[in-house]
Amino acid sequence: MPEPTFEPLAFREYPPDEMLRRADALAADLARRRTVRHFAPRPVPRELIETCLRAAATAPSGANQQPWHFAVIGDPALKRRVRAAAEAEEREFYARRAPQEWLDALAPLGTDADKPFLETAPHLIAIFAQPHGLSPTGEVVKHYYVAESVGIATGMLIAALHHAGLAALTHTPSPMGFLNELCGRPAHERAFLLLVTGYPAAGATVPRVTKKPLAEIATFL
Ligand code: IYR
Repeated sequence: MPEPTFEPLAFREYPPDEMLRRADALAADLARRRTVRHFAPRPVPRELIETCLRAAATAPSGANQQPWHFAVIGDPALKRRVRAAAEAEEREFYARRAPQEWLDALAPLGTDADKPFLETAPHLIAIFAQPHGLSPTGEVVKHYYVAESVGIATGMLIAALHHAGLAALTHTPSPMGFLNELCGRPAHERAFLLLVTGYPAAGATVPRVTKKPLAEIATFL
């Protein structure tokens, strides 16, 4: 076992009033984030996506194993294939697979099997979870808390994209195994989420929804 090594923590302390101001500013900015389903074809510089991915990659993860891979799809022909495969699954979902209870829960969002945004948006980020990795000598290395780790990194990516001024959609075609083949990812990786990002279409609308108040989501004991 290698001995752990330590380094000084680069912690930044703020005066209490500044802490509140910062917390407030972030809460207000995140409150403006909405899941967007109408995108503009306007291009987004690759560097912006790379920087947001760098932010996501700072996420904590089980044993710091960073069990994620982000496949960024910008090629129009590949986006077309992703759309065709996703819509095939979604048509089954909406017509047959989804129980009525699920369709009822989705009704306020106004979604259906048509996913034109998969071609319109400039970038589709397919996020893969890695239940295991490989050591430099090719041995299988088990990963821990994979879903938690990838979920946290995805949340940070969503926040980073919003902070940078982009709109995003967490899209979950189900099942999404087709993404492994289209993105050239190994079979043991599990497609976790398809994050669609770009500028919103002019005049884009979003469903009128509310977030639960603090008193409902938190208890102080
Ligand atoms: N994957 C489908 C259905 C869907 C499911 C949930 I839960 C949502 O919050 C939104 C949609 C689709 O993308 O349409």
